[in-house]
This record gives sequence, structure tokens and C-alpha cells, in this order.
Amino acid sequence: MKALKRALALLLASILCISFWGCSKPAEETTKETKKETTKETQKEPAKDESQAKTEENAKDDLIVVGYAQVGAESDWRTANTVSFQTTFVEENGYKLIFDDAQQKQENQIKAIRNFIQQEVDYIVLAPVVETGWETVLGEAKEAGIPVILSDRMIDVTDDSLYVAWVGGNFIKEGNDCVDWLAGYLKEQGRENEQINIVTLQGTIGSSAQVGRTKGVEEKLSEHPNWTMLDRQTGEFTQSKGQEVMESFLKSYDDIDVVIAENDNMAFGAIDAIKAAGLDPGEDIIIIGFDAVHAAFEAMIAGDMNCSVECNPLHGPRVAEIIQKLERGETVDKIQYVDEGVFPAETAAELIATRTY
Ligand code: GYE
Repeated sequence: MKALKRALALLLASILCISFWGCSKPAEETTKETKKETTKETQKEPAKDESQAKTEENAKDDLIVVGYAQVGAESDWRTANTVSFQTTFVEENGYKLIFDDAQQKQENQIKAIRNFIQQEVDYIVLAPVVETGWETVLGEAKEAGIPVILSDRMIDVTDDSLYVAWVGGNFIKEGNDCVDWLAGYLKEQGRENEQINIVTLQGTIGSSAQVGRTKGVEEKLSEHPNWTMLDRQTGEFTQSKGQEVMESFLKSYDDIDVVIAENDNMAFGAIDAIKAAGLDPGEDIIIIGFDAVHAAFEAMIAGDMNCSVECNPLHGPRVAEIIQKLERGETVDKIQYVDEGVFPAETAAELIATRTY
């Protein structure tokens, strides 16, 4: 249907283009003859202006309209993700992007989706703040015949026809990788049999990134009976909340060996709190983050952070590829994981220049 609509729009645009040539030629000649009158003459040419405007209008009609319900702007990862969408879904690439920042509130995302439906966008992209509570609004999108693509985080629904595809990181694997890296690091230091006390700064409770990373760490903890998870609290994926929670952890426990921050920005907050308490982050307390953003590499080079588990935010081109396939009537993989690595501090200086976010 959409393809047909677009083909018709293109045809109309070409017809208008031809009629534009027809009307404009004599006008050009007139302009040549009465040079001094150029401005006036141009103003007197409603046929040219109208057809030009219509051609532009039709070219715009031809764009694929994408509504993106973004989580917010809580972290460096999120900023890179927004930039990835804003630089991919541009007119030169055939898109019009309607961007909505939900400020980490699900109710705002639901409102944004309803607006997208009202505006009859071609596709809805959703990075869901939390996993639950999407049935009603995504049911409305389905009813309106608008395909929904999930990016970054997942939703928890029984009816998976509510979205056409999902692309993002494997958060459980990231949690597993975090524990495996820590085990190897402690072994290198000859501390594998020591009592190790850990605290976790969790992400937004109920978000896939939090649920998956917490689970990924938890399922591997049993392999290390000498490790104790002293406490877990949310730092909402922000640096300031991460710092606040870390300050309270430091007041409650005087024997913290490891901080697992479920994103790098909370790790940066924890680093500040640890320094303010007179301790040396990266030395006295091992700091692990997730995302592997540029600033984490800087913190590792500075010796403040020990490791960051990668989570790639550059989903714009991945979602565009899904849309292009759907436009061509091809089938797409429903679940698409992005490959991700682990970056310990000793690799940071060498790799920082290669990091794209
Ligand atoms: O790790 C965090 C962000 O959902 C993977 O959200 C994303 C997470 C990312 O705010 O920094």
C-alpha cells in the first residue's frame, strides 16, 4: 500500500516537473529580455512558484516517516543512540524523523506513540523505558497498520505480533561477561580465594538493560562462593544518582572490593564518590561499567576504572536496514543481537582512538 502511494506520488511529481518546464521557459525568456525587472517578474510568476512548491511538497510526501520514541538523555550511551538516529533518518536518505524524548517516563512514550499514530507515520521505533505495560498502545499501532520496531530494550508481551523486529544488545551475556572478567582479574592478582564484597548500581528498574545485566551477574555468582553481593540499588542510569547511591553504600559498608555499575555514567558517579571518601577508585575498589563509551576509556586510562563491558548504541543504521527490507517486502529477523566485546583498562590507551561513541 505504502509503496503504491509512494509510486503515485513520484509519478505526480514527474508530471508537475514536466509542467514546470513548460511554464518556466517563457518566464526565463521574459527575465532575459527585461533584466532590470527580474525581481518583479519573478514575483509575477505564480505558475512557477506553485509548481515548484508542489514538487517540493511531493518530494516530502515521498519520504518515509519514522516516529522514534526515545527513552531520554540519561547517559552518554543514550546521546550516541539519539545522534545515530538523527544522522541516519535524514531527508537525503529518504526519511522524515519525528523524534520524541520521553525523559525516562513510560507515560510520555505512550503519549508519543499515540501522537505518531495520529500523524499516520509509516513506522514507529520504540526504545522502551521498561519491559511491561505495552499491550494496549502497541495494539493501537497494530490496529492502525503501523509497523513497530523495537530498538535497544525489549518488551515483555505474550503476543509478539505487536512488533515486527527488535535490535539491541544481549544484556544477560553482558552480565555474564562482567563476572568472567572479574574472576580472571582477581586470579591474575592472586585474590581468587579471598573474600570479595561487591555492590551493584542498577539501572532503571524494570528496563531490559537492568533486568538482563542483573540476571547475567546473578546467574554466575554461584560459581564464586567467596564473593558476596552486599547491596544493589538503582542509580537510574545517571551519573548524579550513581554518585548519590555510592555515597550511601560507602557510609553503610567499609569493606567494598568491587563496584558493578550497570552503565558507565553511574560508574563515573561512583568514582567521584569514592574519591570524595578519600579512597582510590581502580585501586582500592575495582570499578566495572557497561557500555564502553569514550569517557569510560578516558577513566580507564586515568586509572580510575578497571573494565567496561561493551553495549553498542549505534542502532540508527540497523533500524534503517530493517525498514528498507520491509519496504522491499522482504522478511526480517525478529530478534537481532549486536556483537559486543569486553574492554579492560589495559586495552584502553591503544583502543580509545578507534571508539566511535
Ligand atoms: O546501557 C545505558 C542507557 O538500554 C542499553 O540505557 C541501554 C542502556 C545503557 O541509559 O547507559
